[in-house]
Amino acid sequence: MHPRHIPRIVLSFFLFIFLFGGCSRVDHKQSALDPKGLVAQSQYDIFILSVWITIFLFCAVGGCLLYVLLKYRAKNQEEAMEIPSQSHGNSKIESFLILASTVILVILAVPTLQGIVLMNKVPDPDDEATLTRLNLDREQIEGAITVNVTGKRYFWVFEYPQFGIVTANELVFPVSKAIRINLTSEDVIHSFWLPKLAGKMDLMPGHENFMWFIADQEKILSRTDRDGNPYKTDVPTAMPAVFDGSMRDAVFAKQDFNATFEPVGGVFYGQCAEFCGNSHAYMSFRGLAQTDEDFGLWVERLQTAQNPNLKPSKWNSSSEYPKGSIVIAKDESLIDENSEREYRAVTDVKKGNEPSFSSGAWEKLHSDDYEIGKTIFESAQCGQCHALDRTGIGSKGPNLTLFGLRTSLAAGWMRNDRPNLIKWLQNSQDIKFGNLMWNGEGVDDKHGVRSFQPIPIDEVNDSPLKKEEKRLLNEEKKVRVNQLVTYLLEQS
Ligand code: HEC
Ligand SMILES: [Cu+2]
Repeated sequence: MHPRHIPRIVLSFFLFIFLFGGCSRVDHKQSALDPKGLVAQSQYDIFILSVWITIFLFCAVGGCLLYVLLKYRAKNQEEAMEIPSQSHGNSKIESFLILASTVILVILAVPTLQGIVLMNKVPDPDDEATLTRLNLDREQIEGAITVNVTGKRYFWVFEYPQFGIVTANELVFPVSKAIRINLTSEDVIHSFWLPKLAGKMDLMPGHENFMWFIADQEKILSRTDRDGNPYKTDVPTAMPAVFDGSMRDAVFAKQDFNATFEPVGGVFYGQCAEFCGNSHAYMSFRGLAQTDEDFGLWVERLQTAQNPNLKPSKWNSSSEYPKGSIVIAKDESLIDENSEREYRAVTDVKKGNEPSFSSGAWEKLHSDDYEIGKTIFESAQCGQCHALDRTGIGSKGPNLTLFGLRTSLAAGWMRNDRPNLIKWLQNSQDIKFGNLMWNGEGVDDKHGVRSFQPIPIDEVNDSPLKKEEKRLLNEEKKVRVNQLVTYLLEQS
């Protein structure tokens, strides 16, 4: 290397840092460099330690190299022809290097092993020394929540065995508690990665893996603005409630999906990190941090919705119904003479007072579109793969109970609003190539799941009459898909 080149090399180095430094924000969606929990923090600290060690080694080795290059450079033609004197190493330097490498490895090994121990087991609540060292309260451990995570192509099942509820793709958790995660898969190997809270762990068929995490409430409550100045937020902004839809509203207000990233309080982005098939890149999920109270209310809502004993039963002419009772009974005006809907008693209702709107004793619980959407859900065979109760752990598709509370659709891939849901139901293959709703076992063009796809009208040979027929059919499909979406979003 000629000294004349040095300024140019130094300049390119700074230009590189300048250009690529602008590309990344440390606090981006799926950044392991922005830890928001104890386990992630421990992994981050080890990473940073190894980065510093590596930088030190780079400078030490590179510095020696530069020094030697400059000092022993041939100054003229004559020197360049000379053969340097030959020697056989230097045992002092070699011993020193071996010793130094060993010390460096030990410096790395100690925290790494400690980190592995930490990650593999939730600390014992009786082990006060460890709790103090980790700055944890006993309650945070004793009240730990267990979530059984099952990976499926290409979505996630989250079961909460302590509460008897099942959901999918959005892991709602209390911010103040340790979360135990049991991981398994029903098909191929996936990997659970929630970078701001904990590292990756594989999900394997026929084998259960374990990890845990705990969020750091202080970190969730404090933010930095665009200029890097820290500020505190209040709890409703930092962690909008999921159970009443505030979280969904907050996410929709802040983010154009896939556009620039704006952090929304309490939302953590997760991703499958093990190639599992053609839609692997779209197999993401969310972790939604909640206050204890909001988490409790969410659990309660899901428990109510998934409790088979709380499902309304058919109206019975020999029963009395107190005010507020909900029953299922006929409503011919809906579709045909066999249609049924849910009614709510406006007052105390005596025996034999059959639900209808003329008597004034009963009212609609849901809109007509909702009720029709519900029947479409059945007739289009959605229930073949989707459960609306807690039995759905083994079902082929994501559990859809209270789907209207979820912020995302298609395993975190799109935001869960009406236009996207319509697109999804019309042609999910277009949105998420290879997904197993469109391509699932037993699904062909005759299956209900493909019945909302608009028919192309502009084919050359079609007569005007036929085109009109197709147009009307498309209109009808549009109405049906809208009703179905109303049902999916408004379930309560
Ligand atoms: C053959 C099984 C199957 C049938 C039938 C089926 N689905 Fe699905 N559905 C799936 C699978 C699998 C997924 C997950 C796709 C993915 O994200 O990779 C899914 C995803 C969804 C989602 C997104 C859920 C989420 O959490 O992201 C909705 C909404 C949905 N389906 C609605 C329906 C409706 C409505 C019907 C009836 C018209 C239906 N599905 C019929 C298998 C099915
Ligand atoms: Cu994957």
